[in-house]
Amino acid sequence: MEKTPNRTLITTALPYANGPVHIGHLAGVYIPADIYARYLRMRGREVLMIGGSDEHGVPITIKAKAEGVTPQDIVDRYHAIIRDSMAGLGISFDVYSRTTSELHSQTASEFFRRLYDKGEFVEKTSMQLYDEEAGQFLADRYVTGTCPHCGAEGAYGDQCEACGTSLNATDLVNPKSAITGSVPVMRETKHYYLPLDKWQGALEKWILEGHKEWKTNVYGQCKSWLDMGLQPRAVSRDLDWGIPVPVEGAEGKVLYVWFDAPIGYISNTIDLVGDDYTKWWKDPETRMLHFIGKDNIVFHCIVFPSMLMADGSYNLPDNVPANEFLNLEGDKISTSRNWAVWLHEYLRDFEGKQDVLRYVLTANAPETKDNDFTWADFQQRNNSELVAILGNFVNRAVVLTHKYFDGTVPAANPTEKETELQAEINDLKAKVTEALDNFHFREALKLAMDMARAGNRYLQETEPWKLAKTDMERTGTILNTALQICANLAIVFEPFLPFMSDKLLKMLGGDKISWDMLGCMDLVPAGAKIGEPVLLFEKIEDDAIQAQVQKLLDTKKANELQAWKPAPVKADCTYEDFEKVDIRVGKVLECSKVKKSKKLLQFLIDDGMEKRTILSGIALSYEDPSVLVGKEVCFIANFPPRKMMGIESQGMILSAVNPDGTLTVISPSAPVAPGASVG
Ligand code: B3M
Ligand code: ZN
Repeated sequence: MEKTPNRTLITTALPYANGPVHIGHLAGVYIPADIYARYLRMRGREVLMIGGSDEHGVPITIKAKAEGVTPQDIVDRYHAIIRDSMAGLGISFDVYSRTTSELHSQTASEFFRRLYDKGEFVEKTSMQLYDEEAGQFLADRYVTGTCPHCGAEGAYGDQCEACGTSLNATDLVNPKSAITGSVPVMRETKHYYLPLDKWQGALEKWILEGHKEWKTNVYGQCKSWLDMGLQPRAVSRDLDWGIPVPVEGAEGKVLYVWFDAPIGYISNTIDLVGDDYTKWWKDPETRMLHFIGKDNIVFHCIVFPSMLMADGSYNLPDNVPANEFLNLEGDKISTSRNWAVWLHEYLRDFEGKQDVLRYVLTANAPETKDNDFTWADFQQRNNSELVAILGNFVNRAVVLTHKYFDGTVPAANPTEKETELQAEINDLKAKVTEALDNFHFREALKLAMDMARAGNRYLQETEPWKLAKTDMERTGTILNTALQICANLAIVFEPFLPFMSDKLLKMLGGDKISWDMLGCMDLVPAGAKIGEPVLLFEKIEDDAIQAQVQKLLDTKKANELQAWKPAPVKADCTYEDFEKVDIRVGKVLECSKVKKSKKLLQFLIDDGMEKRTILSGIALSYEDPSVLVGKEVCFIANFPPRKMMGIESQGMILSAVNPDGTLTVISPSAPVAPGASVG
């Protein structure tokens, strides 16, 4: 079915400029959108792919406060990192702008004002938490307190991270302002609400009846929101970071970030094409697609469309192919916990390997369910798919042409074998096209890879390296055919692996390519000279992978340390209780591992009177026990002797327990005479 109208506006979720972009963003939004945009361009369609940074919202102000810089500093930093790293990965935005631009501010203001003038908002007052010391209302994230559900301390006003419950700041027990630490008070404030309930009927008709073809995860989420019944949503906030609400009496209020961000799609289009933007946003012949992750579905399918309907002059999206989430090595990706593979770091650590990441993230895309990225899978897909199948096939075709025909494309005299192969390629072309038209990018990539597999099989079956000894004409036909397949691979992979495709085209001496050319067997003309063989992919060795895995292990450790809290203080102990324990300082004369025991170290201690043997279960913390020899340590001198592993232990060495469970022996801070009492 033809599903590719002539003009398509592709929007991609605007990433928050409070951190760099990671593989979750890429797999969920930017790579699929880029594949689709490149595919449409190859089909000669009119396409705009719109991107930009989302630079408002509370998390940015919190990050700025934590670092002692301005929110503008934060977004300037991350906007540049995001923009450059996306360009580095070949994400082919037609525009990548930002929501702190003057143009955006003006566009969003005007949008709000239009709706306001039409009476599309309702104004409501409500009670909200206010920090009297700071003189400002507190966004939910700015209030912490005890979770009313699980009792955890430090729950945020919008969510308890301990039990995952969504909260209202006013639900918290013992709320505290994150700005000043003071106890907030309730104060009345007025906000502008978009009455989503007004659009309930229209949305039901448009989505539930009109867009049954949407992905089931998207349709299902919309249906459950609609079934619950829509409520008015506040689109203003009491905050000093954002676009001021352009209405008298709204001083100190800004547009809610989710009101201005989607308007960013419009302002970024204007940024690129000026007044021509109406062709992209208002011409009913133009199709609009929103590429987003699943956490953004309600905003793109319910809230933004309600805003567009309230205005009345804009198109609604035709489809919202939202993806599920990508996890990393089994854990949820998290910017705050630094549990991610950051794009700018990947590009630095794996220079020239953009297509490998594009390939792995597409092959593993969370299209229908959450998926997992692992470094082992990354290495395996590179080595046994990109190198062994795609790279190997192209290399054989090009090297053999140089070997037997001096780099000149031989003439072809096709037989039934070649006709069959061409039919197979054409069949794959139809299937890849259909998969792409339906946003099934994983499937499309697999089918493209099947073309390379078909090429490999063809060479394996025809064995031109053997034929070259007896039949140069037939050898020529085979290599000509193999080179045509290479050209087909350059075309079919362009949306997925654009860097590889460029290299391959250059090698073949090719020029412009279009999707129509796919399936043709005369793309590289006989008699033409091809370039020297260049390796398209190279093996990724274990040490490169190990380094990445180690980086994640280090992050895990750092997170554990950060989450660590000292044990609660034990029940009361009197001085009399304490006096019973005879703690002393001793000097370590000898220290060694106890044979056949993993945990025990055997100490020989000078206790000022004689030498005593003490066993201590700290061997796992001291790989080389000799480092303890000569040290002064604290020990309990009046424990009754106890036998372990056949050795009598006369006391106990005191150690501190570290957050990771390792132990460190306690030593005096200056030299002390052996036998000195501790008290
Ligand atoms: N910045 C949320 C996100 O990055 C938000 C998307 C805005 S799209 C208009 O997930
Ligand atoms: Zn909780």
